[in-house]
Amino acid sequence: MEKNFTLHYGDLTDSTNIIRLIQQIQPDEIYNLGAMSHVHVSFDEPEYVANTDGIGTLRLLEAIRILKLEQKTRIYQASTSELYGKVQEIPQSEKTPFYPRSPYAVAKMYAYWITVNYREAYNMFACNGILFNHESPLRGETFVSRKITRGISEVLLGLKKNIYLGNLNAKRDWGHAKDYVEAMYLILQQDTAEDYVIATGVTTEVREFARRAFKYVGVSIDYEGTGLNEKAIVTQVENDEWKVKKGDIVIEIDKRYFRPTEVDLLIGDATKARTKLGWSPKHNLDDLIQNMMDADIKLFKKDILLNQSGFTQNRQFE
Ligand code: G4F
Repeated sequence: MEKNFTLHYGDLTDSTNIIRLIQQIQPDEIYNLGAMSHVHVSFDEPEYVANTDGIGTLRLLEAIRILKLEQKTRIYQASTSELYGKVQEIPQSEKTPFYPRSPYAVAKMYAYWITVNYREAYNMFACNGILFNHESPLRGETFVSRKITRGISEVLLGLKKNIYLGNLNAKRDWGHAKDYVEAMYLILQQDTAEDYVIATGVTTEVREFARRAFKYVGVSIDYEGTGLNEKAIVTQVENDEWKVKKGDIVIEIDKRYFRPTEVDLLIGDATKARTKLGWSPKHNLDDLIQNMMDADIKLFKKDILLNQSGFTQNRQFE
């Protein structure tokens, strides 16, 4: 069988490993998506995040330079809308000043600028994709979108009573990862190396994301109370397969999930990507929610069947 995919051991904190790998592979393109990417966790391990997400990018760029691959190897740096942090402009474009609000975003800010610097200093094809939140059924279980779709699936199937969340007021510009990966590829296929914002241009509260996810499966909810006492209560169930009923409390607040400094509102202006790359998203938020809900319900139904036949799975994450 023809082999078209090879996995190598790599570590962004190990320069010699990076240099040896790039020397061996001689890549045409590198997509640096490597990071400790959980914003809240970055407050607990800021030094590790600076090393991996910040200096890790420098290690890749330096390896390309040391190996004299500047004219062969193109590099994509996964920059992030978290750079905008306490936003200085609405919506955020390539020209909006950065104001990072977490150790993660500060590390990513170094990575952003070192990428720009290596492009300008050594004429490397090095680009930043400033991607706004992008999700899919493969999203890690601790990011809010997946936490909600997994949590709702468990509640519907009677595996747990409710979901604990943090700041419901936060607004994010959520897109489908499938669309965003296409944009990454397009960024590296251009004639000139440039930086691009990739976003849908629509922003939605965490509170509304959860409401729409419940609605998709035929469960209506209302929010009551404020602050730490806010709760989501079921007002109607249209599908008798589900193990929830009117009056059930399905979302509560836990202050553990609040961050020391928060990014309140993100909404991207992807005009440049639309004009220069011909990119625009094919999926909207409802498509994304449907895709994630369908996948998680299927996953937990499979778990239930496995458990019934004596196999056990532990899918408890927060
Ligand atoms: O899903 P989140 O953890 O994503 P966040 O912080 O926006 O970062 C993600 O997107 C960035 C792109 O802009 C990436 F750079 C980054 O690596 C990551 O992929 O949280 C989204 C919002 C936050 O405001 C958070 O405070 O949801 C709020 N939230 C409310 N309750 C929660 C929860 N977030 C998490 N993770 N868990 C909660 O229970």
